[in-house]
Amino acid sequence: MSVNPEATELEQEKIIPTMCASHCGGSCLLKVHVKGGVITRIETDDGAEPQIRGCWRGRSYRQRVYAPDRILYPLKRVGARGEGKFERISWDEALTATANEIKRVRDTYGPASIIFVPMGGDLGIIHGAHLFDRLLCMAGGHTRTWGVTSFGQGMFSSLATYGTIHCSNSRDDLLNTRFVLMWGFDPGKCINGPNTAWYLAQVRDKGVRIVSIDPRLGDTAAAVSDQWVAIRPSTDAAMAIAMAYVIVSENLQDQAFIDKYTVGFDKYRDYLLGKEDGVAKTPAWAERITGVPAETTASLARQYATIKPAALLAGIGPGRTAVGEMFHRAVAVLAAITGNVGVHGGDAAARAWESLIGGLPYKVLPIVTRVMPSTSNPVERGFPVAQNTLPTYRGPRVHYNKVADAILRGKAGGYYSDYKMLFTANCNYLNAMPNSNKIIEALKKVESIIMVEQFMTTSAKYADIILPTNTYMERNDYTPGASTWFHGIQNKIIEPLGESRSHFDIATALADKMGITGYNDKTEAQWLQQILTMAEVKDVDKLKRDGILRIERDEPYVAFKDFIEDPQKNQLSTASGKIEIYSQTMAAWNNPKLPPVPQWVEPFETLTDPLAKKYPLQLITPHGKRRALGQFETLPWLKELMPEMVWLSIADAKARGIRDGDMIKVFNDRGVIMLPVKVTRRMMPGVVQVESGAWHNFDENGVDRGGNANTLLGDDLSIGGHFPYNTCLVEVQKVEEEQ
Ligand SMILES: Nc1nc2c(c(=O)[nH]1)N[C@H]1C(S)=C(S)[C@@H](COP(=O)(O)OP(=O)(O)OC[C@H]3O[C@@H](n4cnc5c(=O)[nH]c(N)nc54)[C@H](O)[C@@H]3O)O[C@H]1N2
Ligand SMILES: Nc1nc2c(c(=O)[nH]1)N[C@H]1C(S)=C(S)[C@@H](COP(=O)(O)OP(=O)(O)OC[C@H]3O[C@@H](n4cnc5c(=O)[nH]c(N)nc54)[C@H](O)[C@@H]3O)O[C@H]1N2
Ligand code: SF4
Ligand SMILES: [Mo]
Repeated sequence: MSVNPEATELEQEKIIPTMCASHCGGSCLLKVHVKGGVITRIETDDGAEPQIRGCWRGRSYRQRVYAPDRILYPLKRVGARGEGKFERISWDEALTATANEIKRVRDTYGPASIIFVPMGGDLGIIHGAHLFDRLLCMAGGHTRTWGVTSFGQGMFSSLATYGTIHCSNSRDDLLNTRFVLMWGFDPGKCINGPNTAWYLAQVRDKGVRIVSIDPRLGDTAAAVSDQWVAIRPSTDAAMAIAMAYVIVSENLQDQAFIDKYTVGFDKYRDYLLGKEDGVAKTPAWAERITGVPAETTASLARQYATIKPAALLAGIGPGRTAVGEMFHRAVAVLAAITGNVGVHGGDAAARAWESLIGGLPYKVLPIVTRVMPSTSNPVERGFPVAQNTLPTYRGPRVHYNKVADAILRGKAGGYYSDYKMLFTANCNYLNAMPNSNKIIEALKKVESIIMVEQFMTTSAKYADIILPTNTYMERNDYTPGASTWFHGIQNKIIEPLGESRSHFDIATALADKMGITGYNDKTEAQWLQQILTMAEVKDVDKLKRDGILRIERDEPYVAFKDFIEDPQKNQLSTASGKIEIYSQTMAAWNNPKLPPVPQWVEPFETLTDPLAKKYPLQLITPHGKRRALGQFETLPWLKELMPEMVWLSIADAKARGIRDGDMIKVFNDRGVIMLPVKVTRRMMPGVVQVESGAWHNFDENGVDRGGNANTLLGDDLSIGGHFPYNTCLVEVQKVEEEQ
């Protein structure tokens, strides 16, 4: 038999490294096996420690690439919105229709009537939603959204307290700590930078005490913590304030640190001791709010103040609540009054996720100045520059949470414009934003919907035109590591499936179709090279060959170390140049809901709300374990591992005659979901967990059998203008068998 040498070559299996960075807080090395242009299996890092190991999602990516519900061709809707009926069209038709529709809406109603909703998708630098923002700016402008879904409250507090959003030590510095407080922190599930959980496991092995404060016993806490302190959701600020009370009233604070590096301690002490309102913020005062026994709060305060250095890792889950800004302020101040800021083994207790990125002293410049940055937006000209993290913004932007409201109410409802076109990129909008039933109403009302998507998501079913993007396995990009430092590269593994294209190709083609000049003057390869040069990558060949290039350094990074060493020379960017226990900026707002020292502010939809009579349970919606947001939802391997379930405490189940495995309804005035229940001692009584990200599946009675938490959540904002995804009241009820 004659052998065709080319065919043999084709049949040989190659292993190509690439970096998964699925908007999950990770950036992990995958070694992808390819044979004949097809991915056959995926392995991960098995080299020297610290390994950058991928999780079950990354290692299942083959099923994602070849998923039957991937969108491989441009689609045009033929059924009703939401019905999911589409017909395949050519790229030329799709681009022409999109370009014409943008022009029509712009010329008929003005550019502000086009509302653009971008989100993450992957954390690559070249291919992303930002490309479409630039395009729409150059096409005459559009309405942008504002607000930060993940950690707006944390950013708010970091800016107020430290004058920067980059406040975390690198994770390897945890090895220097002597006490860890994980406050709403579950990095075994939500990654928080690769290796965070691995460092915590080493800390545990050294015998260091680890305490978790959380309404649920999460996986990381179950694996590493010595103590679980169950706390009512949305009440953490009260506990942190009471800890400060104990520290101050027992004189355990680090007064020398306070005198040298902070401002406003006296004002905070007055608040704690009740000088103005007559209420001492004692642990007993806090217990009534938090449900945490007073002695537990007092004991933790003493431990945190006296075991040094101590790392308070402030998760962003407690921040994503109605008064989350005050939680983040109160814990950051705890770190400051105990002198745990700027020292090895301590932590500034600012938001613990992504606080690292961009803050490390190595060149991750490209992550800030992304490829093809947005140009100025004609719709925003003449308005002050938007500050996403502050509640003072008054421009034409619409808050992410209010997009549906804005579409439904427009100018008559006080918005800047009427909104006629919704354009989304890298966002499963209906899935991710709260108040699903209201969003569906808006999706039915708006004149046109364009979506840049990979999958037939619940949102995509409402689109008029879908522009199909490929996955990172089908293109080249760059991604940096954060908690473990490295340059990472996304090597193209296979050719794009079907007619799917990269964001870069779609945006460039759409710009051409719209006759926009100067949109893009480089190829993907040229952009990549430019990024690598900006990032000061020394050995590009090695990076491409290995997938990652580690960045060597002498010691762990400690945020604010330079400030501690010389506070005159290295002043902070706060108004006073110091750590602001009393925030001058906040004082100037004169807003009772945003007091200048951390204070307990009454949230909406908690147990003190009259609504609690009807809906007595607090809902939390942590991020899903087998998903990254709504991504990976339909992969059979992952679905098999973890069926969707509501978590309920034993006491609450008993009181309602519910048993483990029963089908239950979770409901309030906004909607109803139906899922099987897991009755567990890992849940605090009075609290229900529905993981976020499950795809909706409404039945004929309007019951969401997919179990999307956003069917239940409202679209009100937190006190600082952010997302209160963990503030909500519900009731649960057993569903009697239907058959
Ligand atoms: N597997 C997976 N990883 C992810 C994601 C994902 O969807 N899946 N999403 C990524 C993204 S975009 C983000 S923003 C991050 C989110 O990361 P996190 O916000 O850290 O993750 P969550 O699990 O939502 O919340 C963390 C913890 O906060 C607790 N919590 C909730 N409410 C409260 C409260 O009121 N008080 C206290 N003390 N604790 C509370 C939860 O029970 C949970 O244990 O994760 C990223 N990583
Ligand atoms: N109830 C509740 N809801 C929440 C939260 C919560 O805690 N509770 N958390 C919120 C948070 S923090 C966030 S960040 C949002 C996220 O909300 P979303 O941005 O909606 O999250 P994803 O599911 O990642 O959506 C990304 C979408 O982009 C598509 N996509 C298009 N192109 C690409 C690509 O190139 N790569 C990738 N990976 N995807 C692409 C994916 O198919 C996917 O449908 O959800 C928020 N929603
Ligand atoms: S999904 Fe996230 S944690 Fe998992 S391999 Fe990808 S980047 Fe890493
Ligand atoms: Mo997020």
